[in-house]
Amino acid sequence: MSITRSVVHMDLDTFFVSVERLTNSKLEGKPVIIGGMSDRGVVSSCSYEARQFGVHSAMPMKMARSLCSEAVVIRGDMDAYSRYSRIVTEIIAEQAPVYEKASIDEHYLDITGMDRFFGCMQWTHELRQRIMKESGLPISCGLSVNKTVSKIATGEAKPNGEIEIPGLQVKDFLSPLSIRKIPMIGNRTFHQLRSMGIATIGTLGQIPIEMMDSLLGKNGIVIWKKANGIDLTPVVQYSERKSIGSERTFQKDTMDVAGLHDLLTSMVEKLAFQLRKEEKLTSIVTVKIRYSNFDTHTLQKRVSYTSFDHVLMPIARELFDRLYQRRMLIRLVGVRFSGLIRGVQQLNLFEDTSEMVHLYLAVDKLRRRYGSDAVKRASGIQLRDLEERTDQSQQQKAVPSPEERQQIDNLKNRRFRYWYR
Ligand code: TTP
Ligand code: MG
Ligand code: MG
Repeated sequence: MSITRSVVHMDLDTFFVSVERLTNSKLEGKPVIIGGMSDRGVVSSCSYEARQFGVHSAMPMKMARSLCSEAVVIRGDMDAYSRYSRIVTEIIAEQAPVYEKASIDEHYLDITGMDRFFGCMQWTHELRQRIMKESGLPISCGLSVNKTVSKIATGEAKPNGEIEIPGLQVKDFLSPLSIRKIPMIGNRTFHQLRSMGIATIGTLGQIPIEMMDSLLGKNGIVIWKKANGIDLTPVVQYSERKSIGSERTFQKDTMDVAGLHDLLTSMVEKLAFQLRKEEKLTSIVTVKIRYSNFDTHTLQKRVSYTSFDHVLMPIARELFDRLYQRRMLIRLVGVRFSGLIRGVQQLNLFEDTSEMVHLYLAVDKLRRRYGSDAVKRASGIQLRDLEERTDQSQQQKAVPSPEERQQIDNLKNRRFRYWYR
């Protein structure tokens, strides 16, 4: 017999907007939209007042402005959002036995067994009050038997609410809700199911599992289970230490600073690409050097959540320059990103440079197709002389189509000059 779990999901209400409201009370009660200022930018976050006009996240700014011309439009401030995100995580870390930071503004907590001491809902309520009091930010939460149901419950509790769905009530709770409320169901799946006449979670849960399998494969089965309130995925304890990194030991120790900078650039570029591919953001950069006498030094810096090379490169370089103080031969350099959370680059696209956004998209597409070495920053070229050996499997020639080549060539910004191998 498996024991019934108690899982809490917490998600801040209109997170970016709420942070802005902390410093500008005039935004209270008004339609507020946070996003890139250019027409080609998209909405990151919008207040409930703006949502009444049909504005929603990821909507093009141009459309949002035309739907709600009275909205106060604010260019985002990722530093502030990252700071508040951490404040909330710290409060949760202090109270919860096991918690997972799922994105910049949401956490899952496994509080199974807590009801031996307090009621789980009472505990959750008190934690929620504490977060609101100490951070000043509104947050909503759901308490139920697994992550899926708790997350859906949070959605129903919003704004500024809390809901408990005990095990026996899960089916009745889910049944009347739209299939869109299942976190895994995106636009395509929604329309696919909708065209078959499936509108509610209750209906979805009743169709034969074999049919979901043939319709959507493995995902279909997971979705079907979610519709039936089944989700065994554990709350995985968040650790700032969990990281991705890369190190290079030289065949011949070196003092070639320019070459080392280039190597660092290339390492950061590859790792940042990996972050974007896995839809992650980092918040801690660590650089390591080892001198020829094996003395090893590391230096790290907290940064705002990001997965952009152009943000991470100068930081890695600054750390390297601060570390490399002795005119001594180096035998190893390494870069590591930690403090990882789930999130997409779109989160910090407040800059006006839509060219840059398109550049990232174009370049990442090429890399996904031809390997991460296919396209590189111009400044990363010389590093080939430094590298111990080039991985043969990555040598495959990237042949961008004429349109792709055109697309990248069009992006003339010298800072972001790329090079095809
Ligand atoms: P969400 O929790 O999805 O949205 P929200 O907090 O703004 O609103 P809600 O009350 O419905 O939870 O996302 C958290 C933050 O992440 C959000 O404030 C801004 C950012 N974000 C984006 O930048 N782009 C997006 O497409 C989404 C969904 C969120
Ligand atoms: Mg939120
Ligand atoms: Mg969220």
